[in-house]
Amino acid sequence: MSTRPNLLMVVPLTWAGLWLPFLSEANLNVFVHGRDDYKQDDIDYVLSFRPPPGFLKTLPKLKTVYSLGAGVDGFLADPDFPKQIPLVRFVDPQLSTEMAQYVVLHVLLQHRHAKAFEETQKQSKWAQMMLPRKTADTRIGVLGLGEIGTMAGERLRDLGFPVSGWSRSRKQVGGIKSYAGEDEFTAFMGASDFLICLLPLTDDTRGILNAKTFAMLPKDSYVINVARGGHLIEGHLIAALDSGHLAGATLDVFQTEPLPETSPLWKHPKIVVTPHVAAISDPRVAANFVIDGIAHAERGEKHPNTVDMSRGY
Ligand code: NDP
Ligand code: OXD
Repeated sequence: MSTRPNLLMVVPLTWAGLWLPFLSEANLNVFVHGRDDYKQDDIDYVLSFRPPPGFLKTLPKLKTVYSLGAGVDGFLADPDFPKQIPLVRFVDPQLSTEMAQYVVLHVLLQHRHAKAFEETQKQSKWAQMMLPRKTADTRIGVLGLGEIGTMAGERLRDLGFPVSGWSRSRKQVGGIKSYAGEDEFTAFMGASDFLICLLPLTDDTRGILNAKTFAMLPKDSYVINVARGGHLIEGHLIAALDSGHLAGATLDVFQTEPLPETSPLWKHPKIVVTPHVAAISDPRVAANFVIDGIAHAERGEKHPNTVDMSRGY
């Protein structure tokens, strides 16, 4: 038996095909669940995103689990997830940059009336009256000032928007006002003309975008959910848009993915839908991240991106 560590990929086979070329260069035995024969007793490490519930606990020698993505709710939703095993999440400046790009794009599309100008162009109409609200008067609120929320906030700040962020702990980020904890949530929401959700999905944040919290936002606010579908009560969003309280929303993530064809979100005139593509983990970067992570683990070191099981992120 080889002494090289054994890594099992528990992912759709099409994803495995993208990753394998980069993993094959490493000093690892790599197996793909559903494609290769392997012994459960031999598996040291797992790479996955949303493993089948109950599966990870069947691997008795598992040392560390690596997440293909930044969010780890797909692991922790499994009531049988072996919580004594370290779970390491993917953190990558390139991923954060792309997430920030997506957020900036959708803020600007709304702020600069892109949809309305598309319509007036169709009518050959010179609609010079639709000026944007002053940037300095357009307040951005970022729910979750972590790796990605901070970068998105900084990019919007650099464009001249007043930016605030809400997190559990107080932050010091130049030019960004920090609100912390439940006590400051209402004040944060009341100062958000754009609300951008970049929270992890945990028991504390599930359903945080709902009728009650939408009512805290100023009238005509715009909501961007780029975190997880479980943050949003979709029916409450539709009601807040139809009542005229909210101006619109951009959604990249959904309660059910792929979003069913019958979902009213697809055709709602005030909603922009994208298919969970705000940023995609780059297989080369992520494979190197896992290879490095395994080297850390083999040296007995704790990885800096290890999930805190008591917080759920
Ligand atoms: P981080 O863990 O770096 O940041 C999370 C932030 O949320 C932290 O600031 C944290 O506060 C705050 N937070 C967590 N729980 C609470 C709470 N109960 N109350 C207040 N604040 C809270 O995560 P990332 O920035 O790396 O990622 C965020 C999410 O983005 C991921 O979990 C994932 O769901 C989503 N994502 C979506 C992608 C897409 O393509 N749509 C791609 C990548 C990520 P504190 O700092 O005080 O701990
Ligand atoms: C992630 C994602 O969490 O792609 O990285 O959603």
